[in-house]
Amino acid sequence: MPPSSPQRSRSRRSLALAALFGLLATLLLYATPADASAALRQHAAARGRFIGTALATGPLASETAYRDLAAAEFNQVTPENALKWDATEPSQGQFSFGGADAIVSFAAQNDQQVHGHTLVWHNQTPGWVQSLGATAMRSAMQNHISQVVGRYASNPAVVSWDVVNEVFDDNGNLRASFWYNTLGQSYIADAFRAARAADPDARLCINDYNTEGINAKSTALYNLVSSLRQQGVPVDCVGFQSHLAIQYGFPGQMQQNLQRFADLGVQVRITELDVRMVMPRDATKDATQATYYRDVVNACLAVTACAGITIWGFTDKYSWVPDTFSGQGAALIYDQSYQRKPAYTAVHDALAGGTVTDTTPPTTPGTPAASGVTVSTATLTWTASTDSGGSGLAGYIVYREQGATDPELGRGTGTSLTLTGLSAATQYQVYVRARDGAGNLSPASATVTFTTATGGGSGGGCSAAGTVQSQWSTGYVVQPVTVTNTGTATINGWTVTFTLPAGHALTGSWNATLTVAGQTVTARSLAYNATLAPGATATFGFQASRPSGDTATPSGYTCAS
Ligand code: 9MR
Repeated sequence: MPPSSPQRSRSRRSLALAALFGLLATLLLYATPADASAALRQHAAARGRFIGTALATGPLASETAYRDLAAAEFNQVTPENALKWDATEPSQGQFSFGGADAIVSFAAQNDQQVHGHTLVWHNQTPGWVQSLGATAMRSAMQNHISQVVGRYASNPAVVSWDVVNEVFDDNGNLRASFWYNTLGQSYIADAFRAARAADPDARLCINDYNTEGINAKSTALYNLVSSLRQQGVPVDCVGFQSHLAIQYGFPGQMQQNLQRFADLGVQVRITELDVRMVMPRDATKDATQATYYRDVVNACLAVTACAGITIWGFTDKYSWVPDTFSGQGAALIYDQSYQRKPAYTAVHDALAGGTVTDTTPPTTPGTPAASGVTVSTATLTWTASTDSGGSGLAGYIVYREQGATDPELGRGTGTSLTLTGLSAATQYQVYVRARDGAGNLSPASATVTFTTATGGGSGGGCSAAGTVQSQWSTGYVVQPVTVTNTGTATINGWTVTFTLPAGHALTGSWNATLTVAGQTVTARSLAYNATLAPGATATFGFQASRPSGDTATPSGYTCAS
């Protein structure tokens, strides 16, 4: 199935209905110049996407206003809690599907698709599962997946599942959950295989938070998805939860992040969108919130393989946010009285194609100043650009002035950036350009020239050695890699390279920044462990996956300072 196919029709009947629905929606759009009255789902369908909401069983059973809006505005639903393990199998082998069935039948009645959330998670899983030994835990997991997915396998409304949820911790390392601690990383592949066996037609997703922009955690997720697919594990889709907050800023390079996952051949989707604020709510915060909603929808629309956007509920009357983040709330697109907020209009207009075409580049950034220059790093600081074209300032790119083609040295969202991986004793002439949300680049700033420090030679020098701390059939942990200053002068920054055997993929690292090019991994010191006096050591570690049965581990640790 092409990853760009936004939704899977489960039968000829639903295919025909979907086609008819799409046609009607399109006719409605083109027949009505002012389509402000069309619902979100009509605009989404016309763009070939879904617009979804999480549904809670309580208000679904008791409130007409909740039911009516859920039916009218959305063409996809995700049970907020009703399909989690504590709801579906509270005691071993005792399954209960009352809440889930109520949501699935509501969806079927309203021509909505259902996304199943979630099969394997470290939260909302009963204690009896957590206390099992490895063999019993693996078979309980497989049985749970088989029963829950199997129950809805022939139901055309239920089209996709979050098979595993939040397998990474906040640092981008595999989360030390009871799943991982008991079964090792293999539980992830096993869960996907069990889900595929239970419903060969369902789309199977991995879902996580704080992975919306390009960052260490999303890169760890990217590496894991890439490695699972290389091993033939049936991962069809990646869900980006998108629990955002206006006080923390919009994720950097969201569209590019979605695109890099799409380029792996998976479908991508926004799965739990909400945008919270520090209370009380006011018009300024509402306006900022609306731009976040708009920008998420536009990021998805700009990526062909992005199937749609699910908002984590729709009314501020029912949201997880105030219970979890004290003093914060108002994260959804309707207020507590079911009145539309500016965020609703933003989602509506973005889905309706109402985005302004921005062709105006940001203003030229100030001349960068260089500081903290070491053998391999330098920090640049400049004054900000502004953007008036409508799409907003998205960040900055630093280039090296080198003649015909100037290579990029780094990018970021703030007005300061530390360049890493520079060559020792080398003169660099660099400049900065600003970028807006539509991809327009500003003129280049004036350049700054600096020369990196001399490494090795005059009393410098370092060595590196890695120890395999633990390993299993499909992976291993190398901890510590010890870096020693073998010279007579203090080192300010070190770089260790080593060789990763073919077919292996990094799945996490700590205490250094690791990048991979082919089979060569480069580990660079961080600010807090860059400086080593003669004889002093620093350590870092990493984890990798490998093809089942392969016993090779990395080799050739080499240090440069
Ligand atoms: O919205 C859900 C809330 O009602 C539950 O109390 C909570 C408990 O774990 O889970 C919330 O949903 C979470 C989702 O399942 C996974 N991603 C984060 C969501 C917000 O916590």
